[in-house]
Amino acid sequence: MTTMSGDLRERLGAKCEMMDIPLMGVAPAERWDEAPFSPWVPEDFRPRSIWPEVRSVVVIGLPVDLPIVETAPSIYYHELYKTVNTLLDQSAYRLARFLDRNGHPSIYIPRDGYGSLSVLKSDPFAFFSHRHAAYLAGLGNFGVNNMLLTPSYGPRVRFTSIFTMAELPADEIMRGDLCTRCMRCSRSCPAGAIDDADYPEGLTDKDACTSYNASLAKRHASPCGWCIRVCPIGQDRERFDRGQAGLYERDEVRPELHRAWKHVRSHGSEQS
Ligand code: B12
Repeated sequence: MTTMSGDLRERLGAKCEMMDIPLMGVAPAERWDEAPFSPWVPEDFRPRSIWPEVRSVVVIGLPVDLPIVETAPSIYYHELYKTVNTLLDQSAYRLARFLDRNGHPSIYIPRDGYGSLSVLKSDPFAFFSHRHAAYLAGLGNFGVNNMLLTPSYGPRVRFTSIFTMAELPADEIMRGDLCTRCMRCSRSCPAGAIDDADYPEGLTDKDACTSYNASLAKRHASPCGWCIRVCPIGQDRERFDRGQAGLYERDEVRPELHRAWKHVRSHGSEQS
């Protein structure tokens, strides 16, 4: 019932494709016990501490579209964020049912796992970290902005995970560095929450980031999104024709885009 199943892995891939899930990777649960860098995910936050029966962790990723992220802070990105979050939770729940039905008990993990930004102010940790899971499942590696960067979407992708008793063939961890340390994320952060050091030495100032997002949430314009908008990594930037230097800093590079962003930002959320 829990033996290594290449056939099941293939069917899981086909199922993801059918559900329009472009990114999927698998990490064996024991991978969390060999810290790839330090400080690493504390023991209580690892899959086998949360569910001792887990053999493999399946991680899925859904993109947030760059032209929508560019309008942030706005109701548009706010709605996209909610839509992607709902889809992630529902897709993970459905994939757990698919694995169950094929004889492998499985459970989904919610894509975030916190009640409100005020809960995060006193305890900035969720019980399980999806970006570390995505890293171990070979989907990308960490950038200065503390996000997991992927070849297809840079940091413009949200993740969630499924714990399964199935022993699935694993993906290789992605070696090398996608982050070029251009420091656009740290320079553009309106909360000054990102320093120039690489992850995990340079951790986001969670309190500064959370407080800024809380002020945007009051206006129905959260989250902020600057650190993922400006990141040059990701094939989506080329696909959406957003390769121009100075695009976000200088209106004259693409005046029509600046005008569009201003228009979207000025409707549907309270103005600051
Ligand atoms: C809390 C949280 C936040 C907080 C804190 C941010 C942060 N950097 O952690 C706030 C609200 C500020 C936030 C903002 C954003 N977030 Co957020 N967030 C989360 C959440 C819910 C939990 C993260 C977590 O607790 N990880 C667990 C710990 C283990 O990880 P860690 O903090 O990196 O811990 C390290 C060190 O602290 C160290 N350590 C040393 N001592 C100790 C002690 C303890 C007790 C612990 C736990 C760790 C620790 O070890 C760890 C390993 O290096 C995740 C969803 C999830 N459940 O994974 C999303 C998540 C990380 N966020 C995400 C995103 C996209 C964002 C935003 C871009 C949203 C936006 N504004 O548009 C911003 C980006 C901010 C930034 N640049 O960091 C995505 C990341 C996707 C990606 N591509 O990587 C996630 C995975 C959500 C998702 N489902 O996709 N977020």
